[in-house]
Amino acid sequence: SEPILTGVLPSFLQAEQIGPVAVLRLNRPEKRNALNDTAILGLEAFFTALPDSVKAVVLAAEGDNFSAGLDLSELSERSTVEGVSHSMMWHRVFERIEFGRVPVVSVLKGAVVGGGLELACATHIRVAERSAYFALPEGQRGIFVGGGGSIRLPRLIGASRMADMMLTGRVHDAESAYGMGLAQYLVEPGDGLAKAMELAGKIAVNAPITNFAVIHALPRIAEADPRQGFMMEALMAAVAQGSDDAKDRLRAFLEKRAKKVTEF
Ligand code: 1HE
Repeated sequence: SEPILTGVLPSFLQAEQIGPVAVLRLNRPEKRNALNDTAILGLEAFFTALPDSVKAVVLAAEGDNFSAGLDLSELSERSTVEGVSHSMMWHRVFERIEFGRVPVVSVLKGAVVGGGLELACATHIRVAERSAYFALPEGQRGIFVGGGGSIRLPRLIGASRMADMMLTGRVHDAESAYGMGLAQYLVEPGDGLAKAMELAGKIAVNAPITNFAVIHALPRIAEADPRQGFMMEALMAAVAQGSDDAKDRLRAFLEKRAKKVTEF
């Protein structure tokens, strides 16, 4: 493993590369990884400067918590106009994660709260350790989500569950979050990083066209009018099938050189 992008990242963030996988860590545990502007812009810098040799990213956190959300000490004196542009900055950065070049696996533990939950929702796969708890304290703080939460959370858990979290301050534990589809994996405390590395390793050896299709085409198709969606799917399928990668992989299967589904 080697540190990467040290020149571009603020001290809040640390990155290393292990083979084709980059591990990015939020590193301000004493503030529960609360996200200030420096952190958000650091995430943007990371995903913008990601070396070509990186094929998947693991987003993890130092300490016992993923993130306590927006750094509330920066919120105080913002005007309405500044508030809009601040939220739009978060949108821009989180879209860079969700619609970036490579899939992102997040490791969730302790507080996954407010903007921290919104950040997790911008990643493609969420691995929750049993210590993780999920909440949207914006409701109680007199504010609203601003990091794309009202777009991404209803897709994952439905608008009614999100409304409950915001209106009543309900905290979901990891098991509950897993049960409602917020996290795709549930693991024991301390096992999240290893699980995420295992998953990222599998993702990294997929055909690049497949990872591209899953990140960029799938969410658009899923939300399209089915008449357009079926067409986009057919076109995407044809593009993928025509790639040398697909031809090599199909040949390998037919020649009994490829793994079976049960062996992946
Ligand atoms: C913070 C923050 C923060 C902790 N901004 N400093 N997010 C929230 O409303 C969550 C606020 N935080 C909490 O409710 C708790 O800190 C936790 C339940 C997450 C964790 O509790 P705990 O007992 O582990 O830690 P702690 O003792 O509360 O916090 C340790 C330190 O981190 C303490 O500072 P210290 O100087 O007294 O040591 C806390 O003040 C600090 N800290 N969370 C600033 N969030 C794009 S819009 C998104 C909108 C939102 O995200 S709103 C939700 C904000």
